[in-house]
Amino acid sequence: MSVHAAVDLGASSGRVIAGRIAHGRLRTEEVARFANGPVPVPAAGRTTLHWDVLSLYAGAVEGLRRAAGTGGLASAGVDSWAVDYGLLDADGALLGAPVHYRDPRTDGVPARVFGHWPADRMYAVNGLQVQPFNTVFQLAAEAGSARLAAARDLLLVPDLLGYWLTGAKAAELTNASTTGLVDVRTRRWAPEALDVLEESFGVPARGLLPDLVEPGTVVAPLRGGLGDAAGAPLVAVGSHDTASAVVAVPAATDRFAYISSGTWSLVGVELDAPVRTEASRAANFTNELGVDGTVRHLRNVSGLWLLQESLRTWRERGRRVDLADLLERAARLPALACVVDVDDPRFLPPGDMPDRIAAFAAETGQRPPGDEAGFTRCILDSLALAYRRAVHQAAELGGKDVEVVHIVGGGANNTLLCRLTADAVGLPVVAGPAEGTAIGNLLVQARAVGAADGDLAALRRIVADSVQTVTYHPEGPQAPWAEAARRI
Ligand code: ADP
Ligand code: LRH
Repeated sequence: MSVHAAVDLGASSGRVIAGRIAHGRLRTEEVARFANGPVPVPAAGRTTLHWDVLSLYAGAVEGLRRAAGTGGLASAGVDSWAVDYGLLDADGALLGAPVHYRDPRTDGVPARVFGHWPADRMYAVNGLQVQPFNTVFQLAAEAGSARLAAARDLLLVPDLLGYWLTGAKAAELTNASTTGLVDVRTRRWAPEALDVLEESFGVPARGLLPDLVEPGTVVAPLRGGLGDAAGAPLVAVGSHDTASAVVAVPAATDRFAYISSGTWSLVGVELDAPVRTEASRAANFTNELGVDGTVRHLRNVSGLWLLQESLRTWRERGRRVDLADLLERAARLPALACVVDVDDPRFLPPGDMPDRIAAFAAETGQRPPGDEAGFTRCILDSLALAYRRAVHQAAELGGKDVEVVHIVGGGANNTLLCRLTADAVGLPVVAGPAEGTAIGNLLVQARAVGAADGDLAALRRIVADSVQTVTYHPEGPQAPWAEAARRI
């Protein structure tokens, strides 16, 4: 039976997952996993956060070889986090390691761009939540740099890996829609965006951007030198990890909200058309493009990053902390003793997370958590609180009757977070699959090469029939959540 291979690059780890479809079921096997994270590099008087894309590429190649070794490779697809890009010179060589979206180079840049392209007009075109790291702001931030002057092509991270794997350059649409440079109505590059970059910032955007391709397009065969993987078609999947994750929501109804819960939490609903109202803009909701012409109307809520970065801080200080043990202790603590606004910009960069949480607590008149379990509880209560608001807003702004919330991504493995989410939102939560992104990636490529068929509902039935999920029913009153929300 032939095998499909999903290269899924998350902000905290990359993996290659092999998948086989038979009798309406998908069987998956993780064939490679490798670490990922920000790499601070000092140069020219400042430290810049980069991604080590070369080691991610090496991990992807190793994983593709292994997947191909388990059977004939029928197809491959690559997805990753959004917005970040590599620049290529005239010879096709990479101009430096891509800059990480948590690098502070974009501080203050959105306001400068709005001086040329007012925020409301920008939203009417690209429909995006304002995040300082949207590609449009990153490009404005590096305007005038030597790197940009030498650049001939801009490739988002999955497209960059696709170029190295096949030699073909393309811009996959779902990920392109996170750049701020795509018109959410026409699903094409937005002339207004390109004009602003070219005329006001001197960034030659038109020359840099490849042609857009819809997810499900076969890009090119994998090049030689990749062992048994060579020659298999590389398919442009929903190369934005969140787009692939939403494909893999095992929903039996269309009245669902989703939370793609990993380093970030993407909380929203699936719609047929963007919502570009003033209310949606004011709530900072985004309209990212999805697979099969859909729109992902969602809010990007900070996610398990707060916990990941707290663990890193404690370990750096020599504390021996274990996630499973911390979660068990946190579950026994009283609920909502201290909450923070997880979207406060202070939590965006790497650094001492517990210290920043304690400062936020003190500023809002709350007693800061006393130990690691207390901080863990505070983070999970705060995430559930943020999910509560975002699910309710998504339903209201999108005009959707939501009756169930699906959690996919690594957060689906966090029992305490799932239970708190059900309590906070007041709706049943269905958790799983934890590897939703890779599964969505696999299904879209399999369909493109004829190994699966049907619409998104049909693909979701395959997921539902193939994975174990856990359902959490809401318990307890809503009032304590409403009170906690007023504290922040
Ligand atoms: P990303 O794709 O952004 O790298 P993932 O979807 O892989 O993120 O999710 C990673 C997070 O999932 C981890 O930081 C951790 O908090 C959580 N996670 C994964 N497995 C477990 C587990 N068994 N128990 C609790 N949390 C888990
Ligand atoms: C999640 C994600 C999210 C983006 C962020 C930069 O991994 O792709 O959708 O906003 O990374």
